[in-house]
Amino acid sequence: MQLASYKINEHNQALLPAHERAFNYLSAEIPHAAHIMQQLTDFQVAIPSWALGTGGTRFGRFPGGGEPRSLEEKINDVGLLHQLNQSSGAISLHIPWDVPDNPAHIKAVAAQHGLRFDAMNSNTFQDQPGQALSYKFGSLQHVSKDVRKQAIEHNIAVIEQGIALGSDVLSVWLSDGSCFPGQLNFRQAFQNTLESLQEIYAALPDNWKIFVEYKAAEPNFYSTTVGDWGQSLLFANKLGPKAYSLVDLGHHLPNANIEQIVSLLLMEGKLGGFHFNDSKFGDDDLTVGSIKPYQLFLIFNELVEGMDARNMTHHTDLAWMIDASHNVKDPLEDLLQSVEAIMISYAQALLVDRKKLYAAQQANDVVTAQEVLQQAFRTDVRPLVAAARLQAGGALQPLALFRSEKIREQLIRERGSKVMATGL
Ligand SMILES: [Mn+2]
Repeated sequence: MQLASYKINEHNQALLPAHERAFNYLSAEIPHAAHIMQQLTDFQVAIPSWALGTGGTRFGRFPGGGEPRSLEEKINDVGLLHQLNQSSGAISLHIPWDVPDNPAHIKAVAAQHGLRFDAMNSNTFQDQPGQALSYKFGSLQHVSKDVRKQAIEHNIAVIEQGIALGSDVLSVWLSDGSCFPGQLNFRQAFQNTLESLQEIYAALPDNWKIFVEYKAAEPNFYSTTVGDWGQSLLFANKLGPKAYSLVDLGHHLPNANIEQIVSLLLMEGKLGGFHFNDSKFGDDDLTVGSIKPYQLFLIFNELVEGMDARNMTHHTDLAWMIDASHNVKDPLEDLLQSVEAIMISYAQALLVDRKKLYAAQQANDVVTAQEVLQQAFRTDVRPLVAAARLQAGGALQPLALFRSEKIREQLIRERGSKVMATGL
């Protein structure tokens, strides 16, 4: 479904006087408000195809109804989000959960919503029906050359599907590792993985990138073959200039300084992509900014500073994606909250007085350095984010409009209450 555009206009008109009061108050304090609004408008966050249904844990899944039954319906859902917030202009597909059987048709459906295809995600962490060999003991790291070959061929097939859709990134997350001491020879597992990735790398078109995502633990609990940013960077450096590390916020050990990792990967020119979520304990896949909003701001602060230091274009030079799972919320509402949290943190990072911060750092003025960062973090930038959305044709309050238009109820009527989207 699509929302009639007059509905967005009516919603905006009703909220306009209050919005303008708040925006005028805030923008009077920000000398470069118009420039920040343009940066916010340009910034698009990809929605993964697996986040549109209700997620579960290994203990259960409780679908809320109206979930997309097909790839077309998933694209429609992302189109709806984009219509509301004008910041979700891309979709990231997971193969084989969302194989585009007819790529020309799928491309056309996406184009109707103004969406492009972000990174393609391969999957060698599950066995699929009819699959010849099992990934129980890993895929690209596997002791058997035949298993490795099967996993390599899957990744190359994903690249080919991505080419047909106009994507230009293969994102690889491996669950490879071990559950018990002695199970793996670490060096052999690394070398097998490297050789497998080299074969995949050789199949990348010239304009493509490959992202190597790392994760500290789960599903393997003793070792993970791409377990942290050091291992990911080793692979990316050994593979070559088209290979990059990918940072997923939930894939670190507790209290890891993710903003420092981001800063150094950017310095090395090896940060390729970013997966947003939030967590309390591990890879919880919670709504972005719901647990640690200050950390999210600090990460954005380093992203902005590090990208500017290398003259990178914020919205195109890194791949931005949400990677979350929604077990108790409406997935679309959760995604609206996540995108809003990302835009708020990005706007706050753009507000940081960099000259003042640099001067404080050079003078070892720790107090002023903290004040500079917290001045930006404690600024309520929501009217600025809303103004950018309004200017782009979105809704002043996407979540409120989603609810008042009873969009989920409409989707349940259209698709039924007992449907379960593909994904985890
Ligand atoms: Mn991820």
